[in-house]
Amino acid sequence: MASIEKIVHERILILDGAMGTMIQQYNLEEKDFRGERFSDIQGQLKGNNDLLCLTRPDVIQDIHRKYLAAGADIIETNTFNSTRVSMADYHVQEYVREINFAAVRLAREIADEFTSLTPDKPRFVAGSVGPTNKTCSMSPDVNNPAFRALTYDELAADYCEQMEALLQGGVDALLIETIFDTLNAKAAIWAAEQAMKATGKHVPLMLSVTVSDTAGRTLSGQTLEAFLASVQHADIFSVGLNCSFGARQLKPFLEQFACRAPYYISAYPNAGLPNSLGKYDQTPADMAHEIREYIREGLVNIIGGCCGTTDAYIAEYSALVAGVVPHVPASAPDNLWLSGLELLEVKPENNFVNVGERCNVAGSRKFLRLINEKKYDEALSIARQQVEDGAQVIDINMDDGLLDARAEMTTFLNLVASEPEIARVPVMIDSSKWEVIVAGLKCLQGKSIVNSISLKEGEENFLEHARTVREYGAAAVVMAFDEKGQADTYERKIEVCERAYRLLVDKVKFNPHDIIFDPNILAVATGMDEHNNYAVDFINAVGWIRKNLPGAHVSGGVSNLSFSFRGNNYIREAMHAVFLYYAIREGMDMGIVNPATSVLYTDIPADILERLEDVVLNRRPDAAERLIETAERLKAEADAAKASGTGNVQPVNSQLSWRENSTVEDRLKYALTKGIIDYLDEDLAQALEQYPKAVDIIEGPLMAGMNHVGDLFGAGKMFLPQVVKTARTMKKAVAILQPVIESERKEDSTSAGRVLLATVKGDVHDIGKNIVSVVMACNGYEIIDLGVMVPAETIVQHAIEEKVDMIGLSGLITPSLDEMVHVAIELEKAGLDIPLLIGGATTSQLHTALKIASVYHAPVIHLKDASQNATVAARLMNPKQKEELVEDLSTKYRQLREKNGERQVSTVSLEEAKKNKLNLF
Ligand code: THG
Repeated sequence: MASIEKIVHERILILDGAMGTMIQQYNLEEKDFRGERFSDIQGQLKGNNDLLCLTRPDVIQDIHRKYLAAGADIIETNTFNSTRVSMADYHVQEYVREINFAAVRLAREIADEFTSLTPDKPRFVAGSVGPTNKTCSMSPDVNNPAFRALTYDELAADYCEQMEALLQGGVDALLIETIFDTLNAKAAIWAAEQAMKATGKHVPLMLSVTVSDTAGRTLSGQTLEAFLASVQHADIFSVGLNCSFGARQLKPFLEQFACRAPYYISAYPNAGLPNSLGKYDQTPADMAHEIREYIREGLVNIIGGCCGTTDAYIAEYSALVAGVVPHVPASAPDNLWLSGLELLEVKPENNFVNVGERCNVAGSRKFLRLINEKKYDEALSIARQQVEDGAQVIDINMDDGLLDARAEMTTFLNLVASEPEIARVPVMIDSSKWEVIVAGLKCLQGKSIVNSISLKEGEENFLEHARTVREYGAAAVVMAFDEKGQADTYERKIEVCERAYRLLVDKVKFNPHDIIFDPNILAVATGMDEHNNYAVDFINAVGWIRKNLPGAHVSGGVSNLSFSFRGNNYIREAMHAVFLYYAIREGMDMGIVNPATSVLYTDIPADILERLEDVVLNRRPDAAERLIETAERLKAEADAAKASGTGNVQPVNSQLSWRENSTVEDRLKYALTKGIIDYLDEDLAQALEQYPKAVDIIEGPLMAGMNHVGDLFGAGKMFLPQVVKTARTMKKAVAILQPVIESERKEDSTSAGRVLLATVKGDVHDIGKNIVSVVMACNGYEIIDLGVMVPAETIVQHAIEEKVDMIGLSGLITPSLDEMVHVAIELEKAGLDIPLLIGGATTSQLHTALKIASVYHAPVIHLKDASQNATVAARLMNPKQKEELVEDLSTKYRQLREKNGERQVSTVSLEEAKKNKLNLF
């Protein structure tokens, strides 16, 4: 039988549509999901679609059959959530292996049945591997950005278990899909490779990303180009996009993949955009019309459907793909690709990449002190400053005898991941301890650089390290060390580099572009004659490497060169400028430097330049002495100038210009938008003098800042990690004001009312709810906060016991809409009469009117953002105003119901949908 790999050259392959949408049509009940077999499992099983592989295999096979009958070449196993970590939500994690195994059998049987009917159109089974319910790159705890709910190792182990079962079951491909966090995806890729090795079954690996914002980034903030760099190490069959938006909105992002990715391209969009009720209502013909463009423009090799699609949609595709020439993959990049949240392509014409050296406990006393004292915020500022100063990569080193380097590396990298301005750039993990490097690799979603590997401990150790670097998908600095020690002459440098290159390229199949040689920059002008030629030897070695070891790059720790001139920064920086001038000419294309350096080669006065060049180029035996003389003269002059007060005043830091000539409101707004916490104390103190009450600051300038962030996000001008950072800043601001608010409240201590708040079951998001909680507390309400993932029964029970005056429900994701309806039904059943407030992303006035208010007789009010809560609550607490509010609402809701009557609610605009979906507050 022809393989997927062969057929993909010949025609566009059709993938099936959504499993969830199809399952919904069967109106299954809890008992269907549970069967006899799981009667003892606690909690609800309804919604655990994958479990149907065991309890309703007939339904799953029926769906597979429908998709194959509709023309699908590839069907996906019903295993999107079949990992231990996801199944644990339903207490059925022990059945993971069995579910995956059964899922393959169900799909395999029907696929083979169809193949035997039409052997010229063989049908394939792709093992579906979802992103799981947790993210490795982001913290679910706003107060602790270094926290991770799941580690790389745990996730990789879970994926191994799933993929081994899928492979043993007999899938034809593995499809890692709905990728929203590249670190999760890298763990899955790693696991796929391990599982293929363990089972001896090699199948094509397909990747499919979902973009989360209009700027086309993943949820964890990476651009699609950055993603491609992150997964470049893997043996990939196809990449593509699924879910996210409808076909039209997905197209520009698909184009990015199609023109850059050296793989086949897949796409399986949703059936348009969700409407305000979270439903998809594009017709099969509408969707086909948009998909036709993909096909006509040669963008795709594999086409299918995601949320909202059924066999009716897939049935449209056969006619579209008939006789069409499939997409031809782009050629593999001929440059070094690195990434953080963004791609860094090291191209010959870019000349030179600055790697910031300052986040190094061995290279900066200040950084060491900050890490020792666990002042991570300030330590992060050092990283941020370097990026602002132009560092394109940051080197991070925690090697210090008194530190737990591995733990510090993990903490710091996790913190960096939540700072979008820093995480934008790739990281160079710098350690002489291998375990620290491996720990670092497990924290980074981007394509990083390992600093370093070498032949110091022999070939075997070198090869093993190199293989690990490759497996994790990083580039590597290769130091010119071997069993004999550090290469310090030209001959030794090229000998060691050549040997390392051959081993890496021939034995490990390392991509030559991922090799970054460091032929050792050693200190010159030390007073020892044997050191005098160090710079010359380095520069000559650079030229040799670039000519003889194709693809490889050259870097080095530039500040090492000038250790003898410690204390005289001008001479040091000038010496670096001279050195780089010559080394870059020979092809050095990267260097670990202090990015704040301001001395330019062309600005060095001729007399000093001559002496510096004498040293760097080893032009005369007394070069060092003469430079020391010059250095001492400069130092004396500088000291004298300082003493007489004519020395240069420190230039004003341009980064702080936002603080000049601005109102306190502007500064707070700026700080919130940019996520800067450093000046909150100062600015809030000033605001407290200007505003009568602390709570007015929250409702005024702080809320204004948050709304501004919401607007920027809606417009695609900010991406999620940045937004999360602003939320963190908001929390911090509120925490600063809290004591003042408490003391103000004591003066007027009667409670304005009792409010129960909860994020509904199935949802863990609480940034918005927490802000509401603070705003309401500030307004004198007593808050009973039940936290996140709160089941309806708990809400009802507490509402009764605590005698609350109103209930606020929050949710960020689409399934929360249904859960809110469920809560309203339970409140009604319990005979309660407590007003219900609805808020959070995906919620809308329309959904509230049509679906929630209609099942609960008490007032149900949708709130657009946290700033509205206090006003609405006040109206609810006043009997007369409440009556008016109820009347307003019922008119408005009636109009909405009439307008949207029986027919489906029309699709909202892209802007609206994104704003709804992603309005975090
Ligand atoms: N090659 C590779 N990696 C490296 C080096 C290298 N990593 C570490 C180091 N060498 C490069 N980094 C630095 C960082 C700082 C300094 C030198 C090299 C430095 N620091 C000041 C000093 O020691 O005088 C400290 C001043 C302060 O405390 O602020 O010079 O070669 N692959």
